[in-house]
Amino acid sequence: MLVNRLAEIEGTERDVGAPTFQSRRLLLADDGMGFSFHDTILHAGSETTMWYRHHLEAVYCIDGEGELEETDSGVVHQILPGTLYALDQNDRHKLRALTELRMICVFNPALTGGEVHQPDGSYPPAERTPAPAP
Ligand code: 9YT
Repeated sequence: MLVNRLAEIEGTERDVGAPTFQSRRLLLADDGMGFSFHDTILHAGSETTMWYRHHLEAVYCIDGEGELEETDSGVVHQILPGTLYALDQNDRHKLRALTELRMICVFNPALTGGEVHQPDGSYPPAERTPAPAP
């Protein structure tokens, strides 16, 4: 059994900062679950453009208010606590944080460590990302 605590990963290599968000990665590929599990804070007023071409992601809002725009159609969805979205078609999207947003994110395949967004808004495929040092 694994028991991981947010307080114990803050400030470690599992706590990954980006210009618009802070991704705290409670489960990674090395944990062997087949998915990664993140507690992610998106900064108030930010917009993040994403296109997870190499991953499926589900995202569940537990705090804050935002807008999710489907890039291809322009359709906008309100994001509030209790809202889940799943990028089952590797959908291009933009997430606007109207307030600070706290999101629980699950990636399949699992992220392996310190991935940061590539210029196209994706994370690299798992086999191209070195695992973090033990
Ligand atoms: C909600 C969202 O997708 N934010 C981008 C960061 C990503 N989910 C991560 O690495 O935690």
